[in-house]
Amino acid sequence: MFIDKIDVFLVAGRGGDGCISFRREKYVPYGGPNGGNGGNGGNIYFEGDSCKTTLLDLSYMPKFKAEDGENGLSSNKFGKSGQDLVIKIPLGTLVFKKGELLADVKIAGERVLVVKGGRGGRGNASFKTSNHTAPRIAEKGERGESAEINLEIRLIADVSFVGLPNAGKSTLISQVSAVKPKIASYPFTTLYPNLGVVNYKGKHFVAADIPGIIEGAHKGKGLGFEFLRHIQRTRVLVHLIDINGFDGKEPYENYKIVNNELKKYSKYIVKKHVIVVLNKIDFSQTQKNIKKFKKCLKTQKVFEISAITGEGIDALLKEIVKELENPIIFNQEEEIEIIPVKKYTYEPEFKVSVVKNGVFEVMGSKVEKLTEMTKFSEDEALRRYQNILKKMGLEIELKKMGIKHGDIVRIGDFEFTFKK
Ligand SMILES: Nc1nc2c(ncn2[C@@H]2O[C@H](COP(=O)(O)OP(=O)(O)OP(=O)(O)O)[C@@H](O)[C@H]2O)c(=O)[nH]1
Ligand SMILES: [Mg+2]
Repeated sequence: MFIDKIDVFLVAGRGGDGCISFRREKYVPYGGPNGGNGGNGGNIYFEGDSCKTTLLDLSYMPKFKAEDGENGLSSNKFGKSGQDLVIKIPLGTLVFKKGELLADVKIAGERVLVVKGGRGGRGNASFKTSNHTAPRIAEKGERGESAEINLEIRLIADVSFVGLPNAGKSTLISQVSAVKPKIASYPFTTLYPNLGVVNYKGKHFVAADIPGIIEGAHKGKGLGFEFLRHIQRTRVLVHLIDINGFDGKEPYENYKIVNNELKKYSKYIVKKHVIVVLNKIDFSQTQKNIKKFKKCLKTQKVFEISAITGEGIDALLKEIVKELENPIIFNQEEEIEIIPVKKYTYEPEFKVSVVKNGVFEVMGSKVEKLTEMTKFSEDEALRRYQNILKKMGLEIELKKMGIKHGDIVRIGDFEFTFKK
């Protein structure tokens, strides 16, 4: 099965907790702090793999988690870092996070960091200063990042064979490459794209056989636009037309139907170089139809082939190779259309809002992270926490918003009672 679009949920490893401990040795009166730091949580990466062609295996495992870091120990022992997780994906996969393009993996071995593991909490040895020699402070490990990721394959083929169902696209790809897709005389034989490598006189290119497009595809008819996104990356389109007509319509009419659908899909697709090909010329009495078609389409060169007997294919391949040698590598406008511009927004250190009477919510990644990493069971850690919040100006802000003694302050998953 060919799966070309999936969602996965990724959770990076959590950092290990820092340790609170003091050196205790016989006859050594004031042993210093020696709690080690927690290890960092493992990251999750995607890596391009030329052997993979589908996202099928990932669809069975929609959730991935990297290893957590281990906790720090006494005697300044640092916790072990969690192992990174590397997920292999096919080349040509786009990685989206919240609708924004994060990466476009095109090269085998190319690695993209998607979610970062949490930092290990510092142990109390790290909090020692000249005037605070025995701190009882250690941080908890930071939570690993998590994200819902949408993966989408867009084949990186040089040429795509498009056309109505039954036009002979699969027959053609099976003639010119080693792929052997299903071929039959009924529409929608091909349900997913087939990729094949074509060797023409020592020159290689990748061709894709795209499932048939019918009138109304843009409204979801037939297989709809499901696979048209694969065309976006091809440099040349080969539009195959059955010279005998299809669905009771003449070849030229059919040609216009497909063209119209492509135009409706994207205004950039029609700007690609299209090679028009009439297929099945081995049928008897096709001359009349060929003449008629050429009369209607005066502006363009028309190729005539028989995908079954091989007639005319040589000239077609020659033309494809010639077009591919054109230096235009991609349509810049289209790349801009596909890749959304990243938006950078300024985020204040915190934001206070009143949830309801007497309940204040504080949001902001810095404050939330600090809250999560604090060990509230230690008085000293709690004091450090309060000091940092004070320095940030949170208390002033809360007072400005009218907080009273006994009101609730909510930060992330924690709730505190405000005391004057
Ligand atoms: N006589 C003749 N028949 C052909 C030729 N090319 C294809 N056919 C036949 O036309 C039918 C459809 O061919 P396919 O290659 O499956 O067509 P397709 O465009 O891939 O169709 P879909 O996958 O449904 O979109 C099959 O029965 C083929 O044998 C040709 O050049 N001459
Ligand atoms: Mg087919």
